[in-house]
Amino acid sequence: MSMLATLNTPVFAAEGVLQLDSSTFRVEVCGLVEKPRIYSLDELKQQFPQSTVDRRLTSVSGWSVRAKWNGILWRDFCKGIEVKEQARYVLFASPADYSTVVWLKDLEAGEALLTWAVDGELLEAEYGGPLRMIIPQLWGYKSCKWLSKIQFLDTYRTGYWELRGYSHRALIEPGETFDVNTGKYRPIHGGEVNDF
Ligand SMILES: Nc1nc2c(c(=O)[nH]1)N[C@H]1C(S)=C(S)[C@@H](COP(=O)(O)O)O[C@H]1N2
Ligand SMILES: [Mo]
Repeated sequence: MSMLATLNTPVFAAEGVLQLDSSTFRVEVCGLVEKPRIYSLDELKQQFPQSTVDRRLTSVSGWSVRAKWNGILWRDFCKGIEVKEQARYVLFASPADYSTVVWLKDLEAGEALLTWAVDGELLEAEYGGPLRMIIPQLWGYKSCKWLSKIQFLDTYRTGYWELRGYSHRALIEPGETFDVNTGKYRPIHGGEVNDF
């Protein structure tokens, strides 16, 4: 069981929890890249270097969890697929009705990653397994679960929560958050939450 489940981390699933079989799972990389391709999970693990990132996922709804995410750093991923110069935004989508678009410069600035496990334990379906994004310095709705499509764009598109009034850029704002790890409320100062 992953520590996310052990800690009872909230599960958000606008399209309902998707049960995807990791052996038939595929993620499509398309749009403004030199090497568009469809990857299985094994192909991803073989073709890109693997890293672990100890960072927080912070929801605009008022909670934050720290975990050691295992996966592929965004910058290592981009080296492999050769992003074209015109790309400015990246669309992340699940196979159901969920998508979100992120500024490429924001992805490049932080420790974002494609992730399939925390602390060596595979992500449960509830937490976005077999594959999801984690973008620590943006509100959690940018960290797309059941990640099935990564499309590089030159123009912005409005995603699921953005269409419903949430900030397009999703930079974390000052306020208070419930720290899932310690069960305590903590002030946050805006930007990535990394002082606890
Ligand atoms: N496909 C998909 N990804 C998603 C969501 C969703 O509903 N569907 N919810 C987002 C929101 S609002 C947050 S805060 C995080 C929560 O991740 P968790 O459910 O693993 O805690 O996932 C994000 N990614
Ligand atoms: Mo969220």
